[in-house]
Amino acid sequence: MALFLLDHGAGNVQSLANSIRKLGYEFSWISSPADFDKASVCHIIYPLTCSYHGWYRHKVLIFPGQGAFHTAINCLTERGLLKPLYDYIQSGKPYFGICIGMQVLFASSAESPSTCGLGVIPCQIERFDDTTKPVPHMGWNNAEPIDPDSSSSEGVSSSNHYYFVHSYCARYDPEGSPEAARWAHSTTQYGQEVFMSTVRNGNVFGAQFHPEKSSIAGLAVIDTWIKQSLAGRAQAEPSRRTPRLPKPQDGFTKRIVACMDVRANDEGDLVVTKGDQYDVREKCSPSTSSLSSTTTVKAAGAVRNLGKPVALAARYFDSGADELCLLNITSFRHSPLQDQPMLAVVRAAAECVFVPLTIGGGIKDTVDPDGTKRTAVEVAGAYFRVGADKVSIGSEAVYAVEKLRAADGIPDGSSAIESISKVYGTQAVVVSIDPKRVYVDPATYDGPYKDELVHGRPDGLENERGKAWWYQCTVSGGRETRPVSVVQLAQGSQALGAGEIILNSIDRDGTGLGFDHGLIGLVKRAVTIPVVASSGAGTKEHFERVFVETDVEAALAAGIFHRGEVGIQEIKSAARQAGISVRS
Ligand code: 1PR
Repeated sequence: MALFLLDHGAGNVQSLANSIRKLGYEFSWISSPADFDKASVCHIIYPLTCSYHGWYRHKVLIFPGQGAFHTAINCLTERGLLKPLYDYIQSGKPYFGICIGMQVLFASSAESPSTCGLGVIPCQIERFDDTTKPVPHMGWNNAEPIDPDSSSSEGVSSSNHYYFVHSYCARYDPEGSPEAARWAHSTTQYGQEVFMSTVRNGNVFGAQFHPEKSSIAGLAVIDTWIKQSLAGRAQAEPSRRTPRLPKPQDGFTKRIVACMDVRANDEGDLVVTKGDQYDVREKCSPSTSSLSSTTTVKAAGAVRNLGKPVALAARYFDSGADELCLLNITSFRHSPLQDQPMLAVVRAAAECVFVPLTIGGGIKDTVDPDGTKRTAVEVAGAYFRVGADKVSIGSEAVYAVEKLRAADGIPDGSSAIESISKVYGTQAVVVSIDPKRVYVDPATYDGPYKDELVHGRPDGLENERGKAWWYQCTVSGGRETRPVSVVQLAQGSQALGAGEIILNSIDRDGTGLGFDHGLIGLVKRAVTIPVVASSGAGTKEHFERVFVETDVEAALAAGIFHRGEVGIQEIKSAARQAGISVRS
C-alpha cells in the first residue's frame, strides 16, 4: 500500500476515506507511531476505476483534520504521532494536510497561543475578524491559484467553489510575512480578508478547504494530488508572490440546504417524514372514490413517509444541494448510542454524499441499555467517525442556555455545546432552534421580551397584520415550551461555543408561506455566527427574498424538495439571475 491516511483520533476521517474509495484508490490508516514504518519506498496501488496499476516509488500521506488546533496537536502528541509526522514531512515524502492538517504545519495558532505547531511554515494562524462578517467562515468560496496557468495548480481552479469551515486562517501577506507567503499556492477572500486557501512547497501540500466535502471539484483536487505524488512528479518552483488586494466582493456563496427529518414509522422502518407545524402524521385518508389506480392510500394518523433517507440524500447531492441535514426527530424519547440505527444511515449517506452532512437529534449524554454511560462528546464522535461533519443540538441547547442564564452567564463547561466544540471546534457544533410565536397585545405588553417583539407587516400575511409576538423556545420537537426566548437561546448558544444556528419556525414549518423574515432578522442581529433560515419555503422566490432581505448565510427546505415541487437548480438559477452568489 502506498497511500496512507493519518487518523489522529479526533476528526472526521471517514469522509476523506469515502472520497478516496470513490476515486478508486486503496489506502492504509496510520494511527500509531509504528504505522509510520509500515511501508518502505516500493509499494503497489491499484486504482480500481482505471485499468492502470503498477509499482509506485513513493509513499504518500494525507492528514484529514477537523477541529481545534490544540486538540489536534494534543491528540498527535498523546498518540506519539507528532514526531514521526514531523520526521515524515522532513524526509521529503509527499504530504497533504487538510484543514487542521494544514494548520498544524504552522508555528502556532491564535486559537491556542501556548500550543506549538510543527513549525514547518514560519507564521501564526490568526482568527478572522468577526466585526464585519459571520465567523466561522462556513460555506463555499473560490480559491484563486497563485499560478493560474501552471500545471502545478493541483486541480485547484478559480472557476470552482470549495467548502470551507474554519474560524482561523493563514493570512496572505507577502510584504509583512514574506517567508510564510512563499508557501501560498492559492488564495481566498472572505469579507475583506485574503488568506492562503492552499499552501505548497516541495513535498508539502495543504488545503484549508475540505476537498472531500467539495463535491466533484474537491474530488478532482484529491485525485490530482494523489496521482502526481504517487508518480513522484517534481514540484515546480514557487513563483514570485505579490500582494492580492481584496476585491469589493468576495467569492463566498449562499448555501441551499436540503433537510431530512428522520424517524421510525409505525412498522419500525426509518423513513424521511415531514410535518405541518411539526405534526408528521397523515391528517385523513383520501376518499376512495377519488383515488386513481396509482394513488397510495394513506392511513389517517400514520407517520408520513416521503422516502428512504440514504436514497434521498444521494438524490439531493446529485441535484446540487450545498449541504444536507439529517435530523433524528424522535431521539428525545430514547436514544442510546449502542446499535443506534441513525449511525448506519449516516455511514451509508456519507458514502455517496460529498458535501457537508449535519446530523441532529439525541446529541447529549446518554445511557446504553447495558448501563454504559456515553457523554455527548462520545455520541458526537460516533457520528463524526461514520461521516458526519457537524452535529446539531436541539433540546439540550435550551437546557444549557437556561443553566447559563441561571449562573449569570458564567459557563461551567459541562454542556454538550461546550464539550463538543472544545474537542471538535465550534464549526462542528450547530444549534437547531425550534421557536414558536407567543402573540401579545402590542399596546399593553410590558413583559420581559418587549425588545424582541416582531410586528406583522402591513404588506405581510393577512392574518399577521396588526399583530405582535415574541418567539419562545421549545424542546422535544416543539412539545414543551421553555422560559427562554429565541434571542436568549441564540446568544447563549454562541456564548457556549456553537458555530452555526439552524433557525426553524414551528409556525411556518410545512406551510409553504415563505421564511419568517421577522424571526430571521431578530436572530441575525443578535449573533455573529452563521444562521441557516429554515421552515416555510414554498417557491424559488422565497429563497431569493430571504437572502436579499435578511442577508442570512443559508436557507434550508424539506417538503418542497421531498415532494419534487421545486428543484435545487431552479432555486440556484433564479438566485443567480437576481445577482445572488450561489455555487454552480
Ligand atoms: O432535541 O437535540 O434531540 O434534536 C431534535 C431535532 O429534531 C431538532 O433539530 C428539531 O428541530 C427536530 N425536530 C423534532 N421534531 C420535529 C418535527 O418536525 N416533529 N423537525 C423536528 C424539525 C424542522 C426542519 C424542517 C424545516 C423545513 N423539522 O427540520 O425540515 O421546518 O421544512 P419545510 O421546508 O417543509 O417547511 P434534539
